[in-house]
Amino acid sequence: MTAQTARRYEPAVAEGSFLRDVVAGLSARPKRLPPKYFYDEAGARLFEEITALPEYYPTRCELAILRTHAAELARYFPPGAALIEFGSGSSRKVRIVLDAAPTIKAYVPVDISFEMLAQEAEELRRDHPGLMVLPFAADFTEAFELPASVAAMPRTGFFPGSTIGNFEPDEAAAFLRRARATLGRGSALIIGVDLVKDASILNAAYNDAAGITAKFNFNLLARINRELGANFDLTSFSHHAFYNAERHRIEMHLASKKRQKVIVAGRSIEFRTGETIHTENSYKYTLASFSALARGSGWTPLSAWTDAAGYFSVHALAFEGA
Ligand code: AVJ
Repeated sequence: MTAQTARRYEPAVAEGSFLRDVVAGLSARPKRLPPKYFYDEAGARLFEEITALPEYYPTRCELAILRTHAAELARYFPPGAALIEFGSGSSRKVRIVLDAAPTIKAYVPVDISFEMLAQEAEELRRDHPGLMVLPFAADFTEAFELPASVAAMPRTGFFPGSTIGNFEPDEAAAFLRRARATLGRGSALIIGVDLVKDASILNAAYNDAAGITAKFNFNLLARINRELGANFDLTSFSHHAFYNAERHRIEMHLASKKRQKVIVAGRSIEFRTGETIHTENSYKYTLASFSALARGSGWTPLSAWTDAAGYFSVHALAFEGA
């Protein structure tokens, strides 16, 4: 299951890969769908709502770490540096870094949704007149070339939010290796990583009382209906999110309440009662297990910061130059 913060693609490409991935996932055993498809317009809005929920601690904790350690973080941005953000959503977090390191020369937010990037970029240009803001539409789970205009600049990557947790561990290592290749020798990477903790806190964060996470999960079926002309009856599925302590991950599923058939792009997909669609994994690390993953992907862990409760962490990694 690849992670990705996806948003609205260019139509032609999207339908192709979206349709292909949905049919492949719903025909697989067990059924699964890539979490990158959560983030269409409606999904991106629901995720912003999730970040404000009392139960969903990651965003609050990461913002607190970035604010508290902004001066130390600024050290990882040499004068004239380019800040490359993988999968940028709202700019709340990167603004803390940009304010703490005014010598940053260029900001390159990388995401599949050019529309969302462009909007945030406009506001950032207004607030940081001296900063080159270069939104770059690319699928950061794949290898990509950075814009030529930042090739000669020192580069520091920024990957907040623990989106790294959506990758399977081997894919997380592959992502870190690719990021290293993209950023190049001598670069650094600042990355947010959610930490292993009491299951009751984790379960609450993905089963909030207001039901927003459930809506976020259901939106995936609504999107398949909208964009692929399927006939999912959302009321005959239920939201399931739980902490799998053995695998150190939150799992999200949509369970079929009854035996049913759904038509997706002309194909009949059968569901048994209780059969689930696995829609997301969110892996949780310890400081040691993430440092080991980073080291195994060719990065050198230099610093790690946590919030007061030790719920979340931000790591500074270096790709040491010759
Ligand atoms: C954006 C992937 C980090 O896994 O916590 C929030 C997405 N899923 N609630 C996470 C999410 C359910 C979030 N990430």
